[in-house]
Amino acid sequence: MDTYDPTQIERRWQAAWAADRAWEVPNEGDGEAAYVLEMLPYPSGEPHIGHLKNYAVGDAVAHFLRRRGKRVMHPMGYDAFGLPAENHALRTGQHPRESTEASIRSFRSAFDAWGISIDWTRQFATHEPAYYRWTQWLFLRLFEAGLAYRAQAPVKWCPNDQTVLANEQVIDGRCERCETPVESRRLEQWFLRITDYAERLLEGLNEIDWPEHVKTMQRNWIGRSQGAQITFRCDELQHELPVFTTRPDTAYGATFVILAPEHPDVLRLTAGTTREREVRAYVDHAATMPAEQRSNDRRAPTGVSVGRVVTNPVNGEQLPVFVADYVLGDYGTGAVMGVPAHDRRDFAFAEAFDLPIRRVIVEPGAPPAPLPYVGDGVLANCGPELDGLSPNAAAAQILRRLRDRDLGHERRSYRLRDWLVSRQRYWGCPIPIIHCPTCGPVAVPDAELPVLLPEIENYAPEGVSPLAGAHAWVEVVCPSCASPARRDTDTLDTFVDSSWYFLRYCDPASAEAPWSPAAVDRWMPVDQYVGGVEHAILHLLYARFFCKALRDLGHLCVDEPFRRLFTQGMITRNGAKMSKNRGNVVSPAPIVERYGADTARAYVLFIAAPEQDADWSDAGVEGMHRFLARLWRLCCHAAATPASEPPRIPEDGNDDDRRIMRKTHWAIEKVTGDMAERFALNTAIAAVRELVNEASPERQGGAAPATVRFALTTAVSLIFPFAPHTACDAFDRLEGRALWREPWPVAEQVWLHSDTFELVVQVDGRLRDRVNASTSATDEQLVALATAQPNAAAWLTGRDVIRHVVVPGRLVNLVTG
Ligand code: ANZ
Ligand code: ZN
Repeated sequence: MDTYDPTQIERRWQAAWAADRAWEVPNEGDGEAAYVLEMLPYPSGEPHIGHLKNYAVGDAVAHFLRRRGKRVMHPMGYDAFGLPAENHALRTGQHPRESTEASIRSFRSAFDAWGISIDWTRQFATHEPAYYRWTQWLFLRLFEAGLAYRAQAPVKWCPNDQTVLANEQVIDGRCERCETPVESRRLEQWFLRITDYAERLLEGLNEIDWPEHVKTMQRNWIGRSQGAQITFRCDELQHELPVFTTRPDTAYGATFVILAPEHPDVLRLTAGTTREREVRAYVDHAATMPAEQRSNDRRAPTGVSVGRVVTNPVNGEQLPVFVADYVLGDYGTGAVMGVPAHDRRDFAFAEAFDLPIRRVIVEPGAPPAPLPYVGDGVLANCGPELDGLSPNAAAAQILRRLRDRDLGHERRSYRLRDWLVSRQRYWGCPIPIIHCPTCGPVAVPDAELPVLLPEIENYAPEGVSPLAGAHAWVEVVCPSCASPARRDTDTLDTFVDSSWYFLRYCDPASAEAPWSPAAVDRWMPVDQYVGGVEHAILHLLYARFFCKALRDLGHLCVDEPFRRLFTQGMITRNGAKMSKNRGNVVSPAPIVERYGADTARAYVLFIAAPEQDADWSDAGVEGMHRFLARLWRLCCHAAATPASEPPRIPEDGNDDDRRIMRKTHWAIEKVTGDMAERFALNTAIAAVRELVNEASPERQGGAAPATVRFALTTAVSLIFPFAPHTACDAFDRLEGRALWREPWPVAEQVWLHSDTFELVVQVDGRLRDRVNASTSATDEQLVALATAQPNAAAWLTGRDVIRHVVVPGRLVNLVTG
């Protein structure tokens, strides 16, 4: 008896695919193009089981689409810049390039060992000058368009990593990586103007086939808020102070105005008052506090008066102005009207500072609710024209009047901030800008790209980027006026590198441009994108922004890069996330070595619906291995029987033939639907297992060898996207052909309908029995069958049947006199 030897089988078929260049697709060619992409890996150490799952999912889709006649591009690359390699360099002195490239080699050999069907002619890594040249080029196009700009900005600073952090890298006021409490600093930084695209980033979500929860996360991150801008005025200084509010209906309840400590007018307003020194001290202190802490509702409010009053445009009242840190500088206008009766934070502030509280929303007919009251109601204490109106009606009226006097209008605000892209770190893409004392920031001419990352001795960031120490590299002449100037020493956020890599795959060798428009037109948008839900917000939002911006600049035709998105769940062990600290990590390498890649791949897809988290089980792996071994052995056995035709129609065979033929076509239908419509890879694999059981020697009964052979050949064909090596090997033994070039099987209708159905037997409309009946039975035969059932007969005793109601395929109702 042959034994299933995955090592030998997998080596053989990997060599066959390589010799056939089976997964390479030129840009030109026949057939409908499809682009299947998994998020590119960040190469650090060895790949883990999550990678195996991610690429097993994408590969199953790629194989399925190829065999359905699509010309599939399935490329791979590496997101090679980033902090871990640099931190490793700080500890060991090893150049980040060396550790990164070592890791890329282990990823590549894992992908080979797993047999993932990649077109390797398209591969690249983002740290290669041939790639980052174009990252720089794209940055310059954004710069010229005013979409990349420099600004002094309060930044989150990790004193341990000595780097600026993005908001999302700060968790509970601490650095995401090292958990050091984060500080605030002001630095000149590069930003990309993603906020210009807030509305389009929202609209685009309606056009794409993404999981609803991912769309919701993106919507919340963009955070559109519909409200109004209302202008308060400091008559003394002739100065206008607009506020953003979502509740213009409560304007009559405003009893103070608050500015954020970062508000640009704070010092101007307080100048010349007795408050100047106090305000300055407060502003300095607030600047060091993380935003999370500042907007924490449970904290007792702090603030100081700026010593001025402003006029409320709706009623002319003079309101005191404060500066308080619960108002954020970068949201709305950085100023709010305080309505303590109907806003919790304003209420706490008014209590602490002993300010008046005026109720302007009441529940009609109810006793006065305790304050602050944030519920529904109608207006009160606002004068006869407004009292009694609903908040919506009142808001409309108030805004109409303000608009006439040019003191207010509707406005939207977004939570989304511009994207801070400068990093004071070494291992990233250099920013192609030269700072000239006369000309300011000047673009490096395109012909001089790439600005190569210089070799340096010391990677330690000491408040500035380590690149600042590379004097020979930094000191240049201004491209515009030729006076001495300095290179920008920051590097780009690695999210910039990964915001366009999927475009480069379309034309990876292009040396004249980041891509040729024709190549991108051919492949984009990505038909199926696969990745972790941890990238649901930033990477996907940034990539979408890049496409929209580059399209506006004429470099691209697509607007939304990823037509369909799939986010896979994690693999856990004993219900816990795998981590080195917990010591519960399952590495793919030993599993693949012991059981073969096919077992590992099919198992991670089989344990649960791929979008769900799944718990690893060693017994489950064994089970999958036994299944593949059994299928392979059955195929070897069947291959020894002479090939002959299985029954063509149900009438051709015996009961066992019929059962197995039906099961086979059911499995084709089920796997095809699961793959094409439901992304239910786990139930697809389960269906093949059912089919193999049905055709196994224990169950095949009197079926003809040709029937069994057909069932097994089909099982192999259907399991191919999940266990491609085993499937190719078994198919080769059975059919002597290359399975990856075979068309995907199609179910035949005649076998899909069962020849029996469950007949409902009623007597006088009451259910008395259920019985299996033949679909080909005549009405008379059905009535006879129903009458003969003991349960029905018992109810018929002593009565005449005067009429029958027959619904073929459903029921017989016997009506008695
Ligand atoms: C008056 C008011 C009355 C408000 C009321 C609320 C309730 P969202 O929904 O998140 O957009 N606000 C405006 N700018 C702010 C800033 N820079 N920092 C902190 N708070 C700010 O919240 C909008 C509301 O948050 C605005 O509406 C404003 O308070 C406050 F009964 O104005 B409201
Ligand atoms: Zn100059």
